[in-house]
Amino acid sequence: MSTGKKVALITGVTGQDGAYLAEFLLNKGYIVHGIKRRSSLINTDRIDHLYQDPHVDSASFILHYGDLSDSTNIIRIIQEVQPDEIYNLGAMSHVKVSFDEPEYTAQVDGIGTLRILEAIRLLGLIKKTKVYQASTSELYGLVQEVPQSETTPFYPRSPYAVAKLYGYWITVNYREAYGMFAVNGILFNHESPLRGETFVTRKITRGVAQIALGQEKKIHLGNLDAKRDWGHAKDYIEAMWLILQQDTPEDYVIATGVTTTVREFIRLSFAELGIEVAFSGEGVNEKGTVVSCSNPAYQVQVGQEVIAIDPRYFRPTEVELLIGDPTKAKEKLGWTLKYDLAALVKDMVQADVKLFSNK
Ligand code: NDP
Ligand code: GDR
Repeated sequence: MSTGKKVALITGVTGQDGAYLAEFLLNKGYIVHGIKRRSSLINTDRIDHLYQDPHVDSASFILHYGDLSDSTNIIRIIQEVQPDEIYNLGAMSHVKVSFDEPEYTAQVDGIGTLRILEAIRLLGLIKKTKVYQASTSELYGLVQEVPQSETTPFYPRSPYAVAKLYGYWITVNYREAYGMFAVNGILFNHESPLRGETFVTRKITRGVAQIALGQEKKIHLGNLDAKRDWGHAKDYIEAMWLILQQDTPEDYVIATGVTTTVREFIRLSFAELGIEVAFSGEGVNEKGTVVSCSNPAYQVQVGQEVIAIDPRYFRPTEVELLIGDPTKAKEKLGWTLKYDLAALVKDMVQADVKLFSNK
């Protein structure tokens, strides 16, 4: 039965971006369907506040069990939901883990995208359903030019990025071959208090909070020289929506245009709590040590080693430098940033202090 409301389907709804996007679309009056994976423990923490009783006819947030590795499941859900917009955010999204699980990553991040596109074609929904593909700055990989824009050549450096390269091009191909509204957002790193704990920013902000509260002594990290263009996920999910509201299907880079080393992100995160950290030594012998602490409530000592290098976090091939050029998105989508790096760090560190203060 048609309600006159737009219908969106989000794969990866339990992830960082899926959670923010679901809330954003619900606030815009959409009916939102999400695909979640079956797990032995419930894994819907990020979206529990959006939960609605599925037994009520008026429910506007509906979850389906599914997996991007299962074509029949994808076809069945799309047939049932008849979405106006699909946001394909589901992925094995950890670059380092993709070296351990390369085939699975290709299945989900690469062929999973094909499964969505092909389902739309088979179900005769080409004219109805728009598709957003979660492409990534990891496609740029080994630096070809900076800043990286929609025309910069790709040189992927991980099984994750190679799988996403397939996802990118199959999206372009279905657009060109079948006239489908299928588009890529090439999003640079975006973070938030909902970021998974094993990505570097969240690992740092959690560690900083725990160290300040006396619950941990040290954070073990890998390559501190890597440079990333970090934005806030709340700004980036809005760009996803804007990309699908355009008259013509086009691909867009979404970035801040500012790049920062991992080392500087650490320094800023400690500084947010009044803790000054200095770095010394090189390579695996580099360490970060507390120089001063202006807040006596925090349990750190001057001279305490709070950052150590663990080579296990190095990647076989690394992406050293990412810095995006968001000019097209700003001009054509009218997209603007509400958070700069300082606001992002503040949001994440303060959220983790709150989280661990209650433990
Ligand atoms: P997360 O890792 O937080 O979320 C990934 C989501 O995909 C989770 O809901 C996860 O489910 C789901 N998922 C994993 N495997 C499968 C599968 N086999 N079938 C269906 N769903 C699956 O990622 P983000 O929210 O950060 O990123 C969203 C998307 O954007 C991803 O595709 C990512 O690769 C891409 N991207 C992210 C960027 C970033 O900086 N955050 C930048 C550019 C692109 P579960 O909760 O069960 O694990
Ligand atoms: P990335 O994010 O690989 O850019 O992919 P991540 O936060 O994992 O790494 C960023 C940089 O930090 C370095 N690093 C460490 N990384 C992790 N995870 N853990 C550590 O201990 C550590 N120490 C240093 C890394 O080597 C790297 O250079 C993210 C994901 O969200 C992808 O899905 C997305 O496509 C890209 O961002 C854009």
